[in-house]
Amino acid sequence: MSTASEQIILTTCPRDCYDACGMAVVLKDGVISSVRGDPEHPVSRGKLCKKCSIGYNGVWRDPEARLSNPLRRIGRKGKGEFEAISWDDAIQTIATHCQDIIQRHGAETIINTHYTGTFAMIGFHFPMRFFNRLGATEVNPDSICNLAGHIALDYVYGTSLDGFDPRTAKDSRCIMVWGANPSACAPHIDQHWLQQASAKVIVVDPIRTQTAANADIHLQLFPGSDAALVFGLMHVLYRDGLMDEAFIESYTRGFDELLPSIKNATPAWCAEQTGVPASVIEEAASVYAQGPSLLWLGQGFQRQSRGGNAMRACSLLPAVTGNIGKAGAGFLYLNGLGNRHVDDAYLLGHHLAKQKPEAISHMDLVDCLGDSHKSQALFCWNINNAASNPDQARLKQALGREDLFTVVVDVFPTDTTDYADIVLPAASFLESNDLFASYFDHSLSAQVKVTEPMGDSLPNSEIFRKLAKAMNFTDPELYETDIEVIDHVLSHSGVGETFASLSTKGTVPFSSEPAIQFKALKFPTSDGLIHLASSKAEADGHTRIPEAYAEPKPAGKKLRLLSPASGWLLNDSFGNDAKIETQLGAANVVMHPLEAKTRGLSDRQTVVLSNDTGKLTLQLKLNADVPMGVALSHKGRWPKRQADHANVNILNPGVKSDMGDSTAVHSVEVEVSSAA
Ligand SMILES: Nc1nc2c(c(=O)[nH]1)N[C@H]1C(S)=C(S)[C@@H](COP(=O)(O)OP(=O)(O)OC[C@H]3O[C@@H](n4cnc5c(=O)[nH]c(N)nc54)[C@H](O)[C@@H]3O)O[C@H]1N2
Ligand SMILES: Nc1nc2c(c(=O)[nH]1)N[C@H]1C(S)=C(S)[C@@H](COP(=O)(O)OP(=O)(O)OC[C@H]3O[C@@H](n4cnc5c(=O)[nH]c(N)nc54)[C@H](O)[C@@H]3O)O[C@H]1N2
Ligand code: SF4
Ligand SMILES: [Mo]
Repeated sequence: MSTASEQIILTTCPRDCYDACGMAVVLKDGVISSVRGDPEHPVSRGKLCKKCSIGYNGVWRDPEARLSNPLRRIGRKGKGEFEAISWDDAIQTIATHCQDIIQRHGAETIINTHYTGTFAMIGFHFPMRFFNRLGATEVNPDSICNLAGHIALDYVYGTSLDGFDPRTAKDSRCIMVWGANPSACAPHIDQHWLQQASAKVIVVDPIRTQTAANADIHLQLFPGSDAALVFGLMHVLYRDGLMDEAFIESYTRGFDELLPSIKNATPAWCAEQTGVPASVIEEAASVYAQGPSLLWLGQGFQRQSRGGNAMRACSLLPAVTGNIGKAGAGFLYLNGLGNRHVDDAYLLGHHLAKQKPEAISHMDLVDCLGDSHKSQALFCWNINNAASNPDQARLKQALGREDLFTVVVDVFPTDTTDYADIVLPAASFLESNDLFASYFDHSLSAQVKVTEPMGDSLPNSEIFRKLAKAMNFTDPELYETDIEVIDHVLSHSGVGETFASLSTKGTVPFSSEPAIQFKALKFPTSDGLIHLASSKAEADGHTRIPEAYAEPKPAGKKLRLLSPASGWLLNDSFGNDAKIETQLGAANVVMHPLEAKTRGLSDRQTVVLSNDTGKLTLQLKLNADVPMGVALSHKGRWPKRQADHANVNILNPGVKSDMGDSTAVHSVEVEVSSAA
């Protein structure tokens, strides 16, 4: 496989992506010549996705595009004007500010925002040991993404992190993909798993995505009407005797409470609520009921005002049809570390927190940063808030506060680093050892250091070890080395690999045979049953049972703005790669041709999207894959690379969903008009 001067190293893509691709990095004379897919890897099969094959051979390895030195601000906040400084100077400056703030205002005024810039185990978790010890206020990371869904599934099943093993699809007769778009978000799984499955595929999405177009049945519902659709499906299942009464009797609680709503949700009512024709509702119900059926619960549909209710409702389908605990059946939101026997409390160092201030939501970050009593310092790492958070204009204003001491750790000079007092350069995944646990497959992978960190950059873990030292913290957990953490995780996982052996394989399955989800039919709820009705939810102020709810349609000429993932970007990563930008073309909004016609708008013209929160200029594209009443504009553009210095989040007021104060970004409404 390798010649004398050529060497191939296997590693893993650590992006927040279902695929967790195995990669082969080709080194010539010790220097990276290309980053490709590992031909032996079951998911990537020799090819990276289009964004990574360009980006990992583009900006990620371009010294001009990367951050390579610690920086100190010399210009106004937001200008991105810095001077290079040494690590010692940067770390000491940060420690001095933190010590001073802790003494004068309390550690809780240090705000810690982070997410999945790298989702590798150490790069994602380890810095939290420092913040736990520090006593900083955490901005709940999942509140920008998927928290409502997690809470909802906890009510019903007692966990949201124990999903099906995709290998069990060989025994499935139906795969239902609900509010996920693998054609963009999981391109290899879409191509190699979903499209090759012998099962019938049902897709539930307001947009006719490529995944929906390839499916056997597409339920093209109006956004936010998922719970009503579920009750319509359950009506047909109940009416036609397709529910699994024995399963309901033995393993669930609260069915009687659901029954009146199920009886009311006739196909005609459901069609009216959701926009899905009654005949298609009937067909989908009978295909799903035949089973065994898998249900992929995406993250898209829970980013609605009542996304938690929608997730709770959807999760009833496997329970009422007995599609649990047997081969080819089950549901998946995300597979957590637990089913690889990895203890995230160990990785995060929860016990280091002497006092843990209550976390806040990303939806409340703007207000927190606008108030100097609540926020004296801000850390951003693994996250580009100025691109991905709501209320972008107000956020930038708050980030501009002179007295908010701001530290940003990133691989690239982003819109967020532009607001930093101190910028710390992070090494990329090619430059450090780590582990990765896919959130789709039941597998474990090695992230292998292929080359030295670029310039003076350092992996997240090393940066926070340095900070701990400068703060004079003595807890040994803060100084555990990467390889010690890796060895700890691998030895506890029982996977039978050392880092050296895993590195030669890249990825290993966690078990030789497909795992059966909830095989023992004991659920981690208070009584071991599935809670169709939940007193816990009720105690938290929600309804006891999920409601057959559909979001009202926007009034007047307003459209519902969906801003899901683009196949060319990974959140806001890759938005700074010029080749990818060329492929993407100008930032655009897609509308149904008839919606454009009623507004006198035409294809390719410049339009303005506006609402009470902001406005944004975009190019209009017409396409009937987007239903009436909806506008589609993908997330992830870098604001500073756009003419308006903004992206779609300038329009997002940061409305919260019904659970966990989590994002309802897909419930934004806008007007669209000609720019002229
Ligand atoms: N309008 C709209 N907005 C959205 C969404 C939407 O659907 N619509 N989706 C939301 C969702 S689901 C999410 S998850 C968020 C994601 O939003 P972000 O977390 O902001 O996005 P990412 O691109 O995943 O990563 C953030 C940063 O991490 C950096 N990074 C990469 N590797 C490393 C590393 O090793 N160390 C450090 N320190 N940094 C690194 C990247 O360069 C990048 O700048 O956006 C949310 N925003
Ligand atoms: N290429 C690429 N891959 C990614 C990402 C990326 O940005 N780019 N982001 C990563 C991250 S952080 C995440 S969280 C995942 C997200 O991956 P997904 O779970 O797929 O989430 P989204 O892309 O937000 O939305 C998926 C679909 O939900 C649909 N949707 C919106 N509203 C509704 C609704 O009310 N009901 C229903 N049924 N569907 C609705 C959208 O039309 C969209 O097609 O993907 C990850 N993978
Ligand atoms: S972003 Fe996803 S699809 Fe692309 S290479 Fe990484 S894991 Fe694979
Ligand atoms: Mo996400």
